[in-house]
Amino acid sequence: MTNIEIAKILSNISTILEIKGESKFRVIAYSRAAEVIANLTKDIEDVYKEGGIKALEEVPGVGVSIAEKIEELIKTGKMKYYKNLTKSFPEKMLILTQVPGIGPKTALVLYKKLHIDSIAKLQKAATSGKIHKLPHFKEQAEQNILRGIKQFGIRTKERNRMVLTAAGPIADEVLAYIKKFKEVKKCNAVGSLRRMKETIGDIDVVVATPNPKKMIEYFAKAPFVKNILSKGDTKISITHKKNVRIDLEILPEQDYGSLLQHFTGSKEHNVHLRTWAVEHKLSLSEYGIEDLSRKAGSARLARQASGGKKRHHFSDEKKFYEFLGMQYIEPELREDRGEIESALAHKLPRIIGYNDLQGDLHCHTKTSDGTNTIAELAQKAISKKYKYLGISDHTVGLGVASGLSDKEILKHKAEIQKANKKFRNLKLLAGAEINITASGKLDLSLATIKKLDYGIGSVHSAFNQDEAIMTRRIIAGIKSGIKILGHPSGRLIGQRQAYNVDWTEIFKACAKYKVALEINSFPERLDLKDTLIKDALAYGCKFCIDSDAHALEHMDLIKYGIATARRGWATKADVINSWELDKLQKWLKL
Ligand code: DGT
Ligand code: CA
Ligand code: CA
Ligand code: ZN
Repeated sequence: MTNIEIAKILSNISTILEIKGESKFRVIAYSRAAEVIANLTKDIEDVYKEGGIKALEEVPGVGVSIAEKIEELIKTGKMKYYKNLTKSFPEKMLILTQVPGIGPKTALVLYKKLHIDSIAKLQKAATSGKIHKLPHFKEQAEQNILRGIKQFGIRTKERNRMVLTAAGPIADEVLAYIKKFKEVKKCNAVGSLRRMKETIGDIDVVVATPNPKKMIEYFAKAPFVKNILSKGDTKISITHKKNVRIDLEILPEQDYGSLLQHFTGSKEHNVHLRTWAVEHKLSLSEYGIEDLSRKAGSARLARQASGGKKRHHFSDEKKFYEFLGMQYIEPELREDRGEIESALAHKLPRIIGYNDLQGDLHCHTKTSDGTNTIAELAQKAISKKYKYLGISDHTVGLGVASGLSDKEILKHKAEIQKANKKFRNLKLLAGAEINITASGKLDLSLATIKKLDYGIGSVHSAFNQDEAIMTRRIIAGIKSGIKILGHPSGRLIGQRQAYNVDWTEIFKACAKYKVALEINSFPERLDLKDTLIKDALAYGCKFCIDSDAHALEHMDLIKYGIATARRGWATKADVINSWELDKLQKWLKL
């Protein structure tokens, strides 16, 4: 069973327990375990095979009782507990709870009274106006449900795409297999994965080998192939066992540069580039660049052409862009958002690099809802060659996590300072992740915030406020002494829309009050997102790329945050945690 399938069952259990009105702790325990397993980079089956039930229990969020149930699922493909639950709450009806605005209780009524167990039936019932007549339903129930169904549709479309952490390991597995083929000169993942787009539709791979036929046969026999979609002399498309499409294209090494360029995309970037090229009498393809003026031109040009080669070959992608008189364009920038014009004018920014961060300012310890100690996080930071690490546990207002009061935060600060003495090459900073409450107040006093190195302000509740109220609320937070605005839009890819806010106002306030916008690296968040980062830069905003780690391994997700910053055109100067400690500390005091 795949991680996604197991996570789905755990998440269904959580929903059923909620419908049944069982304890909030159990409901949360199952949904947390589901979330962790869905995002695990390793197959949970492998975790079990290697370390048995003990290893399952070590997965964050998985306790003894859930571990036993996962074991049963892996061993038998079934789970008695789940089977019993679905007797009175069939799996089919649970889909209703995924429609925005329909909670577990509503779903149960719709199922019991109107036998609705699918989106189609829900749509029909809402259109026929049957729903508001049910007890406790409002007059506008149908309108709300139809709106919810529309949003559900958009989300489902998003869901059919993978987040980066789902696509990455599959691509790694495929590349590792390809590299075992002796005659492979080069291979790369291309397409949206190379561009580090936030979601990935399918995985594209290119290979340079003198022997494409043998490569195709070899690839068709790979253990991960579920079925073959199409097969040619130089390309093959398959479905991976994890139900992901993989497109493979092969060319000789001399054309590897143009091959990379062609299949990295985006389509929009390539279309723009090709249009520009045609205007300059050039034709671009995966086979290189053709000089059209020579082909159709005068007799003299034709003679020249027959003497020289009409088509230019590129084994190196950089040379491809150079030939066009452009700067090299990093894959993350290839979305047709002005990069072609900038590259032609030699004005592309030098975007931040994957090794440019000096520290991480957002991570949680056991003292709130993290799984590690200060010292463990510090060791991990040292292994990542960071110069500083900011510890930022939750404040008290957050219902679920065990947040800290003013007094507890100050006690925690003392612990951080104590730990700091143990590390010579790492500076620990004391922060806090403070809730911006529904009214825009912070749930930590200004006096306490001033005693810390910095505060992160985040929205963790009342997500559905109107645009004007939400904007006012966040700006109130920005003005109250925080230095970082945590996951500024609140979106969860495929699960929750961003809040309604006036970004212009937020960006202006952040620039004015010297509050950095966080770029949260969790693959479901990537918040602030790439396009908004580029917009914010125009207002002079600064950013902080954070892991928001709740466990050590989360600190390695930082590369996705960096990728997002790169896609947003951010440079080192724009990212406060790429600065030297001195400079950062001065800025935090502003
Ligand atoms: P995805 O898969 O939806 O996440 O996005 P991409 O960008 O990976 O798109 P995909 O897989 O359709 O194509 C990979 C790249 O190949 C694309 O960015 C541009 C390039 N490409 C080359 N020829 C074509 C073509 O005929 N159609 C499309 N759509 N793309 C092409
Ligand atoms: Ca693709
Ligand atoms: Ca593709
Ligand atoms: Zn956090």
